[in-house]
Amino acid sequence: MLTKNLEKALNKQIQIEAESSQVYLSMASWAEVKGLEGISLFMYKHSDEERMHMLKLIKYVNERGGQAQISALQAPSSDFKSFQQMFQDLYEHEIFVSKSINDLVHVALEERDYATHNFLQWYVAEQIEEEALARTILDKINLIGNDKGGLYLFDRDVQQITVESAAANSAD
Ligand code: OFO
Repeated sequence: MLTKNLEKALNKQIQIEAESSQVYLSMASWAEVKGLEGISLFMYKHSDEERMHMLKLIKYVNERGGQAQISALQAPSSDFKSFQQMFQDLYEHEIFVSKSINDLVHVALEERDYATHNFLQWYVAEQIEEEALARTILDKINLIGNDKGGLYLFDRDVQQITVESAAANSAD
């Protein structure tokens, strides 16, 4: 059984994951309108993954005797100066999510809920990979600069940049 305090903290994370899904959905739509098809598909996929992170938390809260809250969400920004800026925003958003997961792990330990602590390790590992993925992408974008041909290739290849390949790169 979850303590009230931990249930509240988990519910806050449910909202953050739902908002993350919206953030990437907004980026997907922006890129689609700009004709950046590969980037758009990458963002749609990422949005789905965030929804999966949210669902996993909902199931967990309900399984442990709590009640998952489905709350109103903050609207994401929908106007980006450039695709470079958009990926920078993505990176910063993931850093924010990592901090929020860390805070949640802290509450689980304070409440001596080791099952939740164990459950949250998946999210801890996931955040390391997501941050590595965002950094890999930003490095590529810096290499491209303003080169149109580079952007064409980046848009074509971005879908192949997966969490696994980024984690392997950062281990080099
Ligand atoms: Fe992008 O991260 Fe969820 O957890």
